[in-house]
Amino acid sequence: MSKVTRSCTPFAGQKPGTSGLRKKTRVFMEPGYVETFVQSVFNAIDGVEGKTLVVGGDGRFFNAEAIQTILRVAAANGAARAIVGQNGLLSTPAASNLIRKRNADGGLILSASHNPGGIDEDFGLKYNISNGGPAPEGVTAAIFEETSKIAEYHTLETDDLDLERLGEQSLGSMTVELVDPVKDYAELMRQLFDFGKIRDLIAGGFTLRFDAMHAVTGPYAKAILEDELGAPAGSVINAVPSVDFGKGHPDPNPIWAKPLVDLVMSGDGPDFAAASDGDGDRNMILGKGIYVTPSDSLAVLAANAHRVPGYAAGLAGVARSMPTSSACDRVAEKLGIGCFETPTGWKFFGNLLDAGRVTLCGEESAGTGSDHVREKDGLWAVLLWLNILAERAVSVREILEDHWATYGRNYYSRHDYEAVNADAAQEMMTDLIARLPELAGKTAGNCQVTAADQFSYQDPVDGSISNNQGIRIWFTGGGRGVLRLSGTGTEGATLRVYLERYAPVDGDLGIETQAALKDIAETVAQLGKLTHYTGRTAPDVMT
Ligand code: VG1
Ligand code: CO
Repeated sequence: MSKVTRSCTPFAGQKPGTSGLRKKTRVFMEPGYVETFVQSVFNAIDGVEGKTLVVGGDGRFFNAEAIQTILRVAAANGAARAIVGQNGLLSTPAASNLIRKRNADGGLILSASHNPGGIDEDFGLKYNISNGGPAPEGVTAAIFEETSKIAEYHTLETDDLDLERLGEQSLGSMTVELVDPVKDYAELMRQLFDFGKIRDLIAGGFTLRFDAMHAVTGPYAKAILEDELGAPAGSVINAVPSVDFGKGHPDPNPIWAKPLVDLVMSGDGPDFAAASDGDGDRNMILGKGIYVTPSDSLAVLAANAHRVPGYAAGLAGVARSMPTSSACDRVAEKLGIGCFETPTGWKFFGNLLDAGRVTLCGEESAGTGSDHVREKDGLWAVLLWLNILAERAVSVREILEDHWATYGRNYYSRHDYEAVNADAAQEMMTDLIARLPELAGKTAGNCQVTAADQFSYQDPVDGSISNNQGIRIWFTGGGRGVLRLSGTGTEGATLRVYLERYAPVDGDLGIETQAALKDIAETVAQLGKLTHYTGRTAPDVMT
């Protein structure tokens, strides 16, 4: 085995987005691409000499090969130890937990999350810092800077490691420790939740279905929900991780997890159903005959978390991404706790969690989490729901209707225009931004604009400022439209349009969501000239 230093030239566009670097798999497979990016990460963090790293991914196509490459580069850069999930598997929250529990200096997580996998689909790589959370903007900017000037990387010339064999192996002077991906995570869940109560609930005939979508949470959900909590075999479906996620999108929403939604809407569906995404950090929650929007889920969890052992002391505060509905704000107000509005992406919650300012966080994109790790956590959200259901002994529908009757209802939907021409999407944003100052008072469609701006965020902990985080337009009556371009796509641009309308407790709480938001949707489309710029008269995906 010999250590080698290879000269290289920068690859264009190795720029981390909302959640790490995401590209087509074939781009990641180009010779030297992974090495160059990983070396750039190490250069940006003052090297990894003597450090401990956690490495794992969601098992998609190229996961195992990329891990072998990462381990060689880490070893050649003098890292002391790499803690790796067996067979290269670690869900994102499990990786975050391992970084924290083992006092690692950071981690590399291989995933393109909810994007499809396969040689012609997507791949991703993300660096997490020692708190277990995604690198903040200062670090990702430094990584990008390094990628633009990289001239050489270090690696080893060695055979591949056996990623199946649990325990320690040597790679040059680095120790590689293969760990059971589920064990530490399950232990953490046991500390937070009343497993006995959930077991009793299930033993009493409460039925559930968890769709792992052929992605990484299968083994976690089987071990916890079936083996430990007693859900009958088969309660976890699509439970074996596959490199192409059974050719589907591992995106837990009513479009991509339609069979599960159809099941709960049918007469003989289970009492509770849920799904998670490629890397296990997202969740979708359903009850018999009802879909819980992620924004409502966050609000319900905030209002009920104190019923569960891990949160019995109450919440320090809550945080949500800006496009997420303000349903949780109403809960925070009633509880008298802090409420923060951050830009999209989990990296913006890290400082608030570290500083103890918030306990619960969430995003409209099906992400919910707490201070137990520094990532969103799909299975954790499912267990929190189950524990609350066990405590309250009511149905999901009853919890939701009770919530709306107490706080009012925030009708909410996201409309995505996918694979739009990137230049046209940018022009659309630029055009609308230029017109923002003149929008207030204007009427378009059936709505009148009360205010419009671009969202900027100043981190209350470290004072850092993030500008251009999305366009916000408010309407008479409290409705809101938000427009921003996705930072996780790999093809053209994805325009996200977020729509929200509030109905107070004495208002109409039972309208169909898209009908409730129709006027606002039409108005936002007009104001943004969406048909003109995207060439589409309707969104591709509505969630
Ligand atoms: C999307 C979501 C965002 C989420 C991010 C990563 O980003 O909107 O809320 O944090 O994906 O989630 P964007 O920039 O495409 O809107 V995941 O599950 O990909 O790690
Ligand atoms: Co994800």
